[in-house]
Amino acid sequence: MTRLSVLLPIFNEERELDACLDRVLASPIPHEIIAVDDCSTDATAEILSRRRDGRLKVIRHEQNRGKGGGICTALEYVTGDVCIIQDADTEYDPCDYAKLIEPIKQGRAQVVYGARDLSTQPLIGHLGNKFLTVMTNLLVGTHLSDMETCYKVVPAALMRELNLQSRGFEIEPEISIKLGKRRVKILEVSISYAPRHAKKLRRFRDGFKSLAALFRYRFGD
Ligand SMILES: Nc1nc2c(ncn2[C@@H]2O[C@H](COP(=O)(O)OP(=O)(O)O)[C@@H](O)[C@H]2O)c(=O)[nH]1
Ligand SMILES: [Mg+2]
Repeated sequence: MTRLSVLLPIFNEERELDACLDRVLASPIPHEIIAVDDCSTDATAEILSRRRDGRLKVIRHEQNRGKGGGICTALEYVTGDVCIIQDADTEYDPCDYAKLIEPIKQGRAQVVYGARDLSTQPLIGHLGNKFLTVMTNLLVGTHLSDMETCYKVVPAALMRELNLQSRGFEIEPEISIKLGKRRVKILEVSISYAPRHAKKLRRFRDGFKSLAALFRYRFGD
């Protein structure tokens, strides 16, 4: 049986964290959640401390280390077979977990990405995501339509082998380039996506960092 480990990087998510946790915990797929509170300054820690569920593990960073740093910490505590990254808001829908892990269970793919319909995003974000996805495909020969999705379902052992280094949002390009370089078969399935407006990602700064990361991990190690 496949057991899912949900990696939940969190920074100042008091508005949507409860709703996100409710939705993940309601998933019928057997899972654990590894929540990493990245030194939040709002009520995030309190919201997490109120939760009593054996499937939820909470870790707190004493200093902010970025989304990538949160994912790397979460990975140290994983006990499941397969990991998925879950943003701590309600943009992505845990109801999609079943169709994301099915191809791995059936041996049809090593890794599955949840592809969003990006046309619902503001134009600049849409174009930025498309550009970074096309660059990834050119650099490592993948055929992705949404490289930046957080719904990346990766066997835990493989995720650890990637030896992830990124601190911030460049974690997504790093994972994608490293999988592409290894010729891992990535299958995409379409997922639902409800973009929100208050994002921590800063489009231009983080976009350039992501572009630099694509080249760094393609030509470095
Ligand atoms: N650990 C950690 N997570 C962060 C940080 N900034 C954002 N995140 C998390 O990364 C995820 C994505 O952030 P979000 O603002 O939704 O960006 P989006 O990818 O544009 O939707 C959310 O779960 C955030 O809480 C950070 O500094 N540290
Ligand atoms: Mg988000």
